[in-house]
Amino acid sequence: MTVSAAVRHPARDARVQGLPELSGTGRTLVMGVVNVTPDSFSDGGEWFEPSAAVAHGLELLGEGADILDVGGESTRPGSVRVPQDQELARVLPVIEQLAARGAVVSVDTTRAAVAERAVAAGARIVNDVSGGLADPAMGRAVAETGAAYVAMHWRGHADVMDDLEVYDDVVADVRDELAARMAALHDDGVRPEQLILDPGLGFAKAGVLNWPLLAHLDALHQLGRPVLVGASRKRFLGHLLADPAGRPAPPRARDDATAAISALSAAAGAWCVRVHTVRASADAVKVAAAWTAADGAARVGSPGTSSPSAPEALTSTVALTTESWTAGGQDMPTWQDSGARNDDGGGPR
Ligand code: PMM
Repeated sequence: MTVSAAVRHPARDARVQGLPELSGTGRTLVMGVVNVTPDSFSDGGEWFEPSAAVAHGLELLGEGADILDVGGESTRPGSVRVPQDQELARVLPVIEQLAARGAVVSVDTTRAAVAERAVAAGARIVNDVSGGLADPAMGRAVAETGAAYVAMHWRGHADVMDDLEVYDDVVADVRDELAARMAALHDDGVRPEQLILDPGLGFAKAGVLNWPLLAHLDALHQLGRPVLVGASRKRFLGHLLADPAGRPAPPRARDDATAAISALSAAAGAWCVRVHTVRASADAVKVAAAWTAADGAARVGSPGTSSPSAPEALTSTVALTTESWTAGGQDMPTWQDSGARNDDGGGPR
């Protein structure tokens, strides 16, 4: 018996304009961060030279990144803005080279002029942490380029954002403010199909405010567009993982927690997770896809079960049989596996 078993998620699987090859993958995408900045909180200065940034991007692709997000301006709390010329000089050569190597590149910028030049250089996604609020020309620029556009929830630049953390209900307020951005962007000519939404974790959100947003991605899904989650190495994870003296874990010690969030976000139907280290999250989103597929095909083949619990939610990208279970072309052991295979390094199944 064969039952198709990849669970379709309407928001995750919604078509995004300009990204046909990233539609219908049946799993959450992974965006690897390429910060061409001397001062990002998480990895500032490591890949500041264009050649180092390109090499880092290629490394992230090798680890399984679907998208590379190239940014030339730090958004760390308290940071001051870089001049536009400097931002352009940082990102354009890196975008050109990565796009020429076939990467799907996004540009992390709040400036319309940078977005336009980046798209001309090969970027296919504009990732705007201000959702169009920082530059009134952004909406029209995005409409004209036709690029995909990540609209993140934002209330102010890095030098003031920690003072803008007052919410009645953080989930409802973020959803409603993003809905207002969608309407304004629509007025500027941006098509709904271009939009990806982002709760803006850590941006004008103190530590504990981030968890309800993660736990209620469904509230953002109500807006009908795919959702990107950017939790990687953020301060709220440092606080979660603080040592007994209360000292926050440093950014690099937050990568395992980041991967856990990638798995949970993927299980909740996120379109993409934005991360600094890719391999663990690339594995995590595959785990989540297999997990939700098995959940959707509840106990197929088990005694007393004649059909999957939600057949209408199933598609055909993963085949589950009573003999073998294949996902993305790779054999996976079934729970009915005889244990005869011994070429997998051994150990408990
Ligand atoms: N976070 C940062 C930068 N860009 N973009 C999106 N869409 N979402 C985010 O959460 C986000 C972002 C800050 O992290 P970094 O300085 O390590 O890149």
